[in-house]
Amino acid sequence: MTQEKPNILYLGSEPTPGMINRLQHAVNVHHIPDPSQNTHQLENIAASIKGLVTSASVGVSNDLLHQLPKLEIISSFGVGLDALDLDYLKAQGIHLGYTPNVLNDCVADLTLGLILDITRRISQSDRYVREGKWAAAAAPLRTQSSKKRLGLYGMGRIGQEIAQRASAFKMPIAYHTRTPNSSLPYLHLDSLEKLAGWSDILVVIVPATSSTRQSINRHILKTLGENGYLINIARGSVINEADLLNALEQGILAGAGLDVFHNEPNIDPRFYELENVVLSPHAGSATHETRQAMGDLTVNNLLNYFQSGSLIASYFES
Ligand code: A2R
Repeated sequence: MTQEKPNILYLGSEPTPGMINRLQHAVNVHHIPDPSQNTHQLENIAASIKGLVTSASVGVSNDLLHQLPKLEIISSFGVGLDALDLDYLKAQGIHLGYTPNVLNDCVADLTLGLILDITRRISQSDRYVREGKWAAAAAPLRTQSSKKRLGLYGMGRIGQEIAQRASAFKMPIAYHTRTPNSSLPYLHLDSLEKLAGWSDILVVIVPATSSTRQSINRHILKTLGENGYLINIARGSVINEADLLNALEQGILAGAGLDVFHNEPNIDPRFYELENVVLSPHAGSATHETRQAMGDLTVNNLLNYFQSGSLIASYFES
């Protein structure tokens, strides 16, 4: 007797090519990029859906979850889970797969890139050369990157990779987390405010949760100070963006390197006017190699679950 293939709902676009193809061998994939725009197609299959594939940016709305009574597993492409109602999933016993670790190196690489860029103004200097200004006047002096005090708000999988790279740049390192990690050789500070006061460069690498939401505000930015730099490689919602824009415009802060924003990709146009920011289009994990690894893990989490009942990278069971 052949077993029927489980029905899977696939949301959003395919972040890496071939994911749907690989899934199709073992499950029936119903690709509905945005179910809110396609209620009729969803109605026909909702009651039979056992698995769902989504991404950190697409997430799953509670409205949709309530329409899927047989859902057993969500496999999400990415490490941030802020577009999912984790309490609801846990209460319902729905398994959750995600893609930790495989993106650590690329996110950490880009973080160092943003640090080097905003302190040495690499992007701005590129514009200076292209605009033909060099022959008229030498470019202004910039700020040294190495040996700056690097504060990490978050010291998890990615934070530790950033710290290792920063050590090679001779940066003293401190961090703030709720629980100190005694296995690490870095200074732990028990408040974000103390970390901001200690740091020349403050890197945000915490998850977006109710406890981190808007935690980087005017007070923290003032504490970081007029010679301080902010790097956000985590999520836009961790920062009070109005406070950040004001701080950058008023010189309360020296500069910022930003990979994430409120309202991506339609970011606040006030950013475009500022020379003391480097803007990156949420590209922390956006390399061929890492996106392939994330796609593979997303597919394998789901397939493993239906083949053996366990996930490779499970959020609730880790
Ligand atoms: O607080 P702890 O001991 O749980 O440390 C975690 C820290 N963290 C916080 N630190 C201070 N205040 C909080 N309210 C708070 N909440 C969490 O963030 C831990 O050191 C770090 C998170 O580490 P991981 O779970 O290993 O995450 P990973 O892979 O480093 O990624 C961080 C975030 C993702 O959630 C995406 O939004 C983004 O980076 O790509």
